[in-house]
Amino acid sequence: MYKLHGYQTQNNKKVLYVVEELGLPYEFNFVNLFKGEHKTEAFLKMNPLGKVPVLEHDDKYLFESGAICRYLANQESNSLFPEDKFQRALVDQWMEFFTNHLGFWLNTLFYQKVIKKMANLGEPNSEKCAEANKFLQPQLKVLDGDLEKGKYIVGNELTIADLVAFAYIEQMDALEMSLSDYPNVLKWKEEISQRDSIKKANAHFN
Ligand SMILES: N[C@@H](CCC(=O)N[C@@H](CS)C(=O)NCC(=O)O)C(=O)O
Repeated sequence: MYKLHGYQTQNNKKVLYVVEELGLPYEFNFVNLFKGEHKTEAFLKMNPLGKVPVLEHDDKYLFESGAICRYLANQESNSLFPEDKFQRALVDQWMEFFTNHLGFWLNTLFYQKVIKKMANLGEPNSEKCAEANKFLQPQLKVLDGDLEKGKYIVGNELTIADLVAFAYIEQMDALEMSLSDYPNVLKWKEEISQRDSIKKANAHFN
C-alpha cells in the first residue's frame, strides 16, 4: 500500500494522476498547507524541505513529484514508462521540459494570479507575469507541434509525460488562458481530462 501526503496543487495532482492511471492501491492524506501541516516535526521527518507531495511506502519516504511518478511507474512493467531506452528518454525529456520550462512559467502565473489572491499575498507582480507570458507562447507552440505528430506527447501511447504535463496545462483554466491558438494541445487536453484516472484523482478535492 502506498500513502500519498499531498495538497491540491499541480505537483501533487501529477502523482495522483499517475497512481490512478496505474491502478495501484493507495491512500491519500490531505495536508492542509494553510494550516501549516507541512511544517510540523512529524512531517519534516518525511520531507525535511517541508513540501508536498511525499510518498510513503513500506516505512520509506520519497519527495519530489517527478521522482515519485517515476518510482510508481517503475513498480511493474507498463506502457506509461516504456522499457525501450530511447522512448523512456523521450518521456524524461518532456517531463524535464515541463518542470523547467513550460510548467515552470505556468506555475509562475498560477502563483502570481491565483495563489497570491487565495492567500491574501497582494497583487500579481506584473514584471514576473510579463516574463512568463513571453516564454509561454513559443513553448506552447513547441508542444502543439509535437502533438501534431502523435496522439500523445511521446507518440501514440499515453505515458507519465502526458499526466505530468496535464497537471500543469490544466492550470490554464483558472488562469483563464485560451488554447485556441494551439488546437493540438486543446484536443489532447480535452481527451486527457475525460480519463477516469483524472476524475478519480480530483474526487479527493470535491
Ligand atoms: N519540486 C517539488 C516542489 C514541491 C512544492 O513546491 N510543493 C508545494 C505545493 S505544490 C509546497 O509544498 N509548498 C509549500 C511550501 O513550500 O511551504 C516537487 O516537484 O515535488
